[in-house]
Amino acid sequence: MSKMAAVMESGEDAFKQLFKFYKRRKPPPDFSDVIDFSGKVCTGKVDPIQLSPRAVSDAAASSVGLRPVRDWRAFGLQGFPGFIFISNPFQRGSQPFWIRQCLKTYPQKPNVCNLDMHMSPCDTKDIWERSVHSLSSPSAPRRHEKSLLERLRWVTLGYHYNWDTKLYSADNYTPFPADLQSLSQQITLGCGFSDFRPQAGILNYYRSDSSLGIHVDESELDHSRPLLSFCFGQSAVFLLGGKQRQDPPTAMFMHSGDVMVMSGQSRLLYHAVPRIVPSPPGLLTSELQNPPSPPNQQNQNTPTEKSSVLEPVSERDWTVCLGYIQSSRINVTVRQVLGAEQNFPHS
Ligand SMILES: O=C(O)CCC(=O)C(=O)O
Ligand SMILES: [Mn+2]
Repeated sequence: MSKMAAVMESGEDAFKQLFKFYKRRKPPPDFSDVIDFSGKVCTGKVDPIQLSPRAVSDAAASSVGLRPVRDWRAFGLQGFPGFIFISNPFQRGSQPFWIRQCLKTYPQKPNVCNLDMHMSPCDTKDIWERSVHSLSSPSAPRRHEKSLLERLRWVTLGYHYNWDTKLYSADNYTPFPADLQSLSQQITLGCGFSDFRPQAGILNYYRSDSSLGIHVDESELDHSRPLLSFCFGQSAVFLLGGKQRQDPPTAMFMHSGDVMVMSGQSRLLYHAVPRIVPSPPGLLTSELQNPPSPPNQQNQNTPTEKSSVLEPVSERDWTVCLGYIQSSRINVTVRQVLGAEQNFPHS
């Protein structure tokens, strides 16, 4: 009997068992059952899937840093209808922009972050600038206090998720970032969803010892719409379970640039992140080359081209981002909260 099968034999629910199995430090777990979509997938559980290449023009894909849809490597998992895993559909050199947005732009007001819960707005006004010095000089004298960026755990966008009540509300809303909205729309169009509306986002920032507990995302009022998940930086083991806590989950790696879509019957499945793992050797260095910015990039689009949301990332910003993701992972989930004609109930 494999170690994993032995673990599954005891009484505790199967998800909890496997979560603990992958979270364990000593001895480290055997990762051989974890599906890795970045390599050859031949586990018998995975099916390549055809997306909708005609739904997104190459220019529209490129405007948000994505390859043409026909080149996306997309997979489904047997037994999980509606689950789509797209193995890094980003163009080489476009992830630095998204990583910079996650670290420098999205934590800014009016978005909300964990530091706002116990700090005054003026202290959390400039998380990036106040962290830059210590992060860009790792050999600086030992720091006693962690920078604000290192203390960042989550950011919410659009309809701000309330972690206590587990609710969204009409009066806790700020405009959803237009660039992330556009990225989300190209992904959903490519996957065959015609009218996805990104209305809420949650960014999670993981250190190498972080995990995310077993949960279902059910606070959105319309569960018929897909939920998107983007990963940047270090890799993770992601567990996808069933509709019941007892259902044994499937483990897969998520690497930088990977995108997951939970839709249809897979929209409300239990899932968790038991462990952050180092990204495979060479993967970050090959994917995350920050291309030098051409002069006047803003004006380079011809009238027929879709104008790019990507902006060049300065060398200074990229140095800070690289330092951060050396040991961290960023995950962005994008959700539609309300159906087409739906409103929040009156309280
Ligand atoms: O970090 C991840 O991959 C999962 C995040 C997640 O499940 C969530 O934010 O609800
Ligand atoms: Mn979730």
